[in-house]
Amino acid sequence: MFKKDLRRWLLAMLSMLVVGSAVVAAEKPNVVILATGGTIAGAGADATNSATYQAAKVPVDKLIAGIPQLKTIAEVRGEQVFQIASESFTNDNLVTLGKRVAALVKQGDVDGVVITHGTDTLEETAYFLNLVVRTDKPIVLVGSMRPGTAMSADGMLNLYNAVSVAASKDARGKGVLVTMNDEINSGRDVSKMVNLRTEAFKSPWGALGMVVEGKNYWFRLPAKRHTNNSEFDIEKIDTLPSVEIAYGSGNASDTAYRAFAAKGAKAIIHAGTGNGSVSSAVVPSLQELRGKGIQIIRSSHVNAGGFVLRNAEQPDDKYDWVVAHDLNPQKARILAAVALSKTQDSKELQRIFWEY
Ligand code: DAS
Repeated sequence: MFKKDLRRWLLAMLSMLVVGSAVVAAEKPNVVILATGGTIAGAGADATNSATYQAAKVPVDKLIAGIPQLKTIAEVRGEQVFQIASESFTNDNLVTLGKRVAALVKQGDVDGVVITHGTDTLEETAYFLNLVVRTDKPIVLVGSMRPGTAMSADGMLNLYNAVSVAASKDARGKGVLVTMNDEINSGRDVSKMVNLRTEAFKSPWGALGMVVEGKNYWFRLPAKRHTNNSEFDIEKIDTLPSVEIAYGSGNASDTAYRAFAAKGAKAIIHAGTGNGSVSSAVVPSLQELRGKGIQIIRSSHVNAGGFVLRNAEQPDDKYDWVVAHDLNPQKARILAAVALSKTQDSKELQRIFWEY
């Protein structure tokens, strides 16, 4: 009799242990890391090489293995989508990545996605995904300013923080996020403001929050449309139309604008001085190009914290031009390309630039 009771007790204990461990394992969120290259996957010859190195060398599984602490915050798996330096991140790369992210966030066994990315165009990819991926699950982009081989490398903690944010319920519904240097920034607002230094990424309107030792501290929320509240959908986009950027200056000529038009650009972003102003030497050519159906979008190369006002120093209504609001030229290019996949109407374009 005693033996029978003992066996029954042992079986009960064992089943509770199995269920218990399954519950514990089930409690950890599932995060997928999509690796695309950049400095965070970079390698230099010596620990003193914080700026001289080769980007896009270390594979995603090695990045994950290099941070064993990830296992304590999430069930993590990696996919190597690309292995490139992000100055070469093309429209086709954006569409391929966007479709992969959209497929993953639809899966019930994916709670968040982290994208490791070069810092040069990280802000463009973050904004693109913010516009076209329909989800409220956290999508977090992360890079580093120093390769993992350098003293005081920033990639490990940046990636740990990115996974921690992607695994967080309170990061849901905030749009695409960028975690660098302990800050959590909006993928829409953030831009690489300096190079060489670890505090490279800033938003003109401030960070959304901070992540410290795996805990998020939020201070504000995004104001513009994004992700689930976007009218755009990556599942309806296969290619992006050509949109080019011409840099304005006091001595600018119309050469670049005409060359872009000749190559088939559907829109030209004028990276203007001040309030997106256009040199008088260039205005007639832009009017002519607009007359040929090319959209002219005025942005500003002023660094951060201003926005281009319609009809202020240029008669936008008269010329039928669009203003890029507070978007820098490279982000204006992304929004114009996404918008032009849906509309050619300049008034609709302007509405989209106010709302996104
Ligand atoms: N070449 C840069 C890039 O891939 C390296 C980096 O900063 O990530 O964006």
